[in-house]
Amino acid sequence: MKNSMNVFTLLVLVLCVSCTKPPKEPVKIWYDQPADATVADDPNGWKDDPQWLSALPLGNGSLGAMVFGDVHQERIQLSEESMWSGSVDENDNPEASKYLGEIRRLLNDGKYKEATALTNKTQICQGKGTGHGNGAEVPFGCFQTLGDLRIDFDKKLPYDNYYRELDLTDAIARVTYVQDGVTFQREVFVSQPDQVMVVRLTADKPRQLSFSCEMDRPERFKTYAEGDELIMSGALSDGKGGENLHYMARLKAITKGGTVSSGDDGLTVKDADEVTLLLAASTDYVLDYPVFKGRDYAALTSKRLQAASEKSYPDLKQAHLDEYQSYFNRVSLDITPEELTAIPTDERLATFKETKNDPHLAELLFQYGRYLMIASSRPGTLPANLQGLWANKIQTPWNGDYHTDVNVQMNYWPVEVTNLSEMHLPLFDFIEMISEPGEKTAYTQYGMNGWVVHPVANVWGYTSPGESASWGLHSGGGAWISTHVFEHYAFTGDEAFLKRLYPVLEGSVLFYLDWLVEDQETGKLVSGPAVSPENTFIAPDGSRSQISMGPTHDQQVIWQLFADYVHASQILGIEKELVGKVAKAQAKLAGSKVGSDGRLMEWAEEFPEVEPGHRHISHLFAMHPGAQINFESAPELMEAARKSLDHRIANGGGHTGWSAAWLINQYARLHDGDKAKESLNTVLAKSTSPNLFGQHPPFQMDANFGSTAGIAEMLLQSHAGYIDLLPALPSAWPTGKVEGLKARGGFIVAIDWQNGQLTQATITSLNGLPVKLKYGDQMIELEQTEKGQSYPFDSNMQLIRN
Ligand code: FUC
Repeated sequence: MKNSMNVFTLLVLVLCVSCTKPPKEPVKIWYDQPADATVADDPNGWKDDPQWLSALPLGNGSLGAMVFGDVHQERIQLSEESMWSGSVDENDNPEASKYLGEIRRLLNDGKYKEATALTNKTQICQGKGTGHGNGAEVPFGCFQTLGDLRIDFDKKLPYDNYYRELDLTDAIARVTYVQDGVTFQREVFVSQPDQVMVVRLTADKPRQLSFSCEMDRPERFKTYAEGDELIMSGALSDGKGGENLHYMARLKAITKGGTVSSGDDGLTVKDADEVTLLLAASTDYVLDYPVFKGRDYAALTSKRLQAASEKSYPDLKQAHLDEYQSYFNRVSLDITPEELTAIPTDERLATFKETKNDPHLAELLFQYGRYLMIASSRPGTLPANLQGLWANKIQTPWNGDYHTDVNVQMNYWPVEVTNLSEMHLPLFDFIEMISEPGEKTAYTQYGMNGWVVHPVANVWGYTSPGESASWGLHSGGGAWISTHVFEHYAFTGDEAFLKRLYPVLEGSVLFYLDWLVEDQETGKLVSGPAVSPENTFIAPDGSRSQISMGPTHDQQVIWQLFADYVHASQILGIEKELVGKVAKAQAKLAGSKVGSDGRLMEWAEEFPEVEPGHRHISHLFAMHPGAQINFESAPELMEAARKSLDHRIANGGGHTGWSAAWLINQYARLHDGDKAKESLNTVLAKSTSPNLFGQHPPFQMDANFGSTAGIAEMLLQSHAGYIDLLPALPSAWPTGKVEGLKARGGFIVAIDWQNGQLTQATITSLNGLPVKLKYGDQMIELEQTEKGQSYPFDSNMQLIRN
């Protein structure tokens, strides 16, 4: 797995640590009740567990923990990024390409019913596909729990002064309570530098700590003692009746005073003054197609535990803080007008459902998305999946996979603008991996060059279509996910990175050049048979259909991919015939159209919608997260997009957490701060758990990431060729301050505002590039900037000279 920290990142580090001042209010979520560790999880994978959704998440990108903070018995539910059942499997359909022409002819002749039937017969995957989202026991597999660490204090005495928190500024979960006159404290964090989870238990009187520790999971595990360590290990189903992934977790207790004994069932601590529990976990998984195996997880966990146990607790903690805060401390947001009454977070959330206005809760949600991104995606790890890094079941909803028709992309929307560019890197490792089996699928399924993915991907290189045409035929996912490559370059200026990913961009371009066909009427290039992700229309033949030729979404993502490829070629000085061919094809693509009702059309024809309030808003990709449609390039399409959004919401749109989060971003791009805030209210009031985890329902993390990106998009935009300050400031946040956000071109931006008006803005140049800066309808340009230099502007966009 790769890790690239460049000078640029170092510069960001130095500049940001020095500039952001801590916000007025503590950036933490806290509660005055524990999450109940004695309530068993619902065996139904699709059912949420309220206690688990009250527990506190920790993670170092690969090892995750959910801390319940209960008193009599503590439960720390564990996750490891590669805990996937399933295995590599062949699901491409070599017959598919034979029928593509026929399906296209049927669609052009308006025979949607026949086309859909033939598509379901010839274009979907071979085999079981994702198991309809229940893939734990099929080859596609499922992201699963690693298991649970249970600490039993074996006393049921009453307690009071209970408090637990997750402090986002240091990524530590804390629990304190008084029992029998003794104050007990726990601190838990998951360290990236030391690759262990650390649980620190203390009491304000000696010899008070006695407990037993056990590890378990719902299936496929055994525990045994190895010296003074407790080990849990096992193998997961390969989905074919055998085993595949092997895993191990190792636990060790280091005490001050008292005794520790280990047995095959657990560790027992007696009469200790202080205890540090260390846990290391790993699997034999390697992100390397087509083998994906070979890591010596037993040796690795042993080495990590040994090394960590030789360090003192303060040293372990300091190393964790230094690494974590080097990322988190880059950005601060303060929109809380006055001193706040301290209210437990779950109560705050419940009150918000009534008041719909709590700037501090918005601050928390903003920073929480950054926190979860750092905790679930670090350089060298797997990318954040549908549940980020946290799963407590054997069957996780939608297999906890990587959906490429909005979900994995949304996960990474906040990463650049909220100054966490390094956390984007796991996604590129994954795209590089998936492009290899994607090439096989492009050739086997369609007889085409380049690589393609469909709407679902997993850690075993699944790139085939899904098992139903209604959602499984989305062919735009490869283009969409590839647009992240140029986004990362636009924010970082990292040319070495662009060079490394250029072949991936080119591979995706090659596929679409083969895939696109000329529309027989317009001569324009169209994608199809294709879907507007998961949405259904009434076809002219009266049938309900999802597939058509030239759905707007595909046209837009392919346009953006082609634009990025040509731009990347120019930056890298690559001149070849293919670049010209792509530029021509881009110009020939069928574009977005406005319908007779003024809305932006979702399909090439004005088909009546089966679900006008559909959760996906794929045909507005070009407004957000794309950049093709903006107030400068296409004001008429912006207006049409607004009509489409209003119509969606009027018909119940935004009814899933991620969908409402997308609306925040969309309205921000329309410079409508109050509408964006309304969608944020919807996320907080309808799709947020007591621990602030996003809800689809069930639990799904993209709402968290989409909301954080949306809040940033309300305060700063830079996709239309200039930095736009406070483009969508809601009236509910009249006064505030944000520091450390990042803009394309490599600029760090700080903004202060009062009474809804900008009072000062400072941009710091990381790459020494020229910049255009806009506030309201004032636009200024700095034809050159100096690397590391800051440029403060007053409310009239006048440079403040010292
Ligand atoms: C897509 C969405 C669903 C869900 C799933 C994980 O299928 O349409 O709403 O988010 O991904």
